[in-house]
Amino acid sequence: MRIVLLGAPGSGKGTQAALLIEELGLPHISTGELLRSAVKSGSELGMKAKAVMDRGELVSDDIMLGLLEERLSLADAKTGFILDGYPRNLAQARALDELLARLDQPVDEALQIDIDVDMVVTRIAKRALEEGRSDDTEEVVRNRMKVYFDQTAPVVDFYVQKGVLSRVLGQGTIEEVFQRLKGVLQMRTES
Ligand code: B4P
Repeated sequence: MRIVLLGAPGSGKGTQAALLIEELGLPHISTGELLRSAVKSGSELGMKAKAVMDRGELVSDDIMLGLLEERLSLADAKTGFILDGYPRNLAQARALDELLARLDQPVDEALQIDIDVDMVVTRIAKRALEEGRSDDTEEVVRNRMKVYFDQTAPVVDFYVQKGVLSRVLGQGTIEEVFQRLKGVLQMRTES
């Protein structure tokens, strides 16, 4: 099964992906994590990406597609995956669609986690204290939210038109959100 997880920064995409991979036995492909590993490795790509991420903006579509293609070519992604953090704009959604059509592996389910902006700010402020991510400062989070509403929110309609989008409420405990997501996936596999 090929699943795309959509939602604002702090909506719980990474958190829920970690639970879903255990439940479904699929690999978790997080473009945020791919970028953070590139930054840690000190590569040229990583250094370029860090500057962009620290401003809360989106890394260029070319870099992202290259990273994603490389990751999807690994053997574990052949039977399915949970993609978290990609696509983040319409150009990325179209590029993913073309890439997966070439591989004859279309997206089966796009899961949108809906959340209130105030809740996001509280969650990310908490993570900033716990993990110290350089893009979790209040000013950068505000910019990430703006980028989300300007560029990422239209991706939802792209998947509505493909007939694969489901929306889930991201409020409540991590377990409550997880049960909602599982319910949606169950309905999809039964239909
Ligand atoms: P990401 O790593 O995708 O960052 P994110 O949007 O904050 O999501 P994340 O998955 O980490 O957090 P989650 O909501 O699970 O991207 C970081 C940056 O990388 C982007 O800003 C961009 O610059 C770049 N990037 C990534 N992909 C890109 C792409 N495709 N194109 C271009 N650039 C790209 O969790 C947040 C917090 O909430 C956690 O601390 C968690 O514990 C907590 N939480 C989750 N669910 C909760 C719940 N139900 N209750 C209470 N707390 C909860």
